[in-house]
Amino acid sequence: MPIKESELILNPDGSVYHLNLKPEHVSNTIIFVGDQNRVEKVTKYFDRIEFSTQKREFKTQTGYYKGKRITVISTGIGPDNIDIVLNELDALFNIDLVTKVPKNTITSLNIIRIGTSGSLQKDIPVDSFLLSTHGLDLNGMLHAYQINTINNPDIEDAFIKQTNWHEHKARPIIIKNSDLLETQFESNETHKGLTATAGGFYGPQGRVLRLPVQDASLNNKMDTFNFKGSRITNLEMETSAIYGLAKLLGHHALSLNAIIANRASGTFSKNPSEVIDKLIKYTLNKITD
Ligand code: R1P
Repeated sequence: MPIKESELILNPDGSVYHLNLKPEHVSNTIIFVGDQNRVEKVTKYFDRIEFSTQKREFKTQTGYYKGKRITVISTGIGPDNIDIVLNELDALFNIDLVTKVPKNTITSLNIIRIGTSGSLQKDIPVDSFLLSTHGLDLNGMLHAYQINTINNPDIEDAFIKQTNWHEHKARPIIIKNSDLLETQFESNETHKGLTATAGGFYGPQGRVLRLPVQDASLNNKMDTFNFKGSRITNLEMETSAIYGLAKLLGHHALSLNAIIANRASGTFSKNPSEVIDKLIKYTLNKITD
């Protein structure tokens, strides 16, 4: 059965609705960044760029780095945007956009996020790299899907107990990264740990400006969570959504974080662009190693 035009929306030129992309524009190795201005901070290292487009916060460039074809896409901020980016990218590869029928053979993508993030642990300082072993979903977007094949109820139950998680908030979901990509991208330069993904920047991450939060001690309870040696190392806004949707759709995903803030010590990087640039070069070299 073809997918209806109201469900998989295409622009008049045949490109997917939000990303403005056609299948030939995208490599199966894809770097996600949050900020659209970060796309060119990656592609300035490319040998050449063959394609560029932008719609809203979704800027895409495809080109070659040391002969390897790579696409860089900005996702903007938050899990809701990840829902759009993952579904539309997957459609480019795994749905025939003319007949609107899903293909029988799935093309699996390699997706690497180069993000920024705040550390929750004193010993993971600003200006370091953090590889997310898992995404800890605190915002609930993934509950729109059937997640029972990808979640980890034993760790989730331990987290719910430790934090006395409020029953009115979405049940936390914990999703593992791609083992394959973890092996490719880890080194003695990367800290590792569980990355908590919030659906907002202020209250959902425990920042109090003028509004009191539902649980003022949540970050402290997260800092001390330990499940068989695994700690929650950092907070940001995309990783769990990427890990969840990539796994459900059959893709490999890894989130690499430039730590620009340390919430435990209250410090912020003196030069965030420098650590982001270092992580960009690190990632590009690991892709082509
Ligand atoms: C918040 O300032 C944004 O920065 C972090 C968060 O996940 C959120 O998207 O990542 P990026 O710098 O990759 O966007």
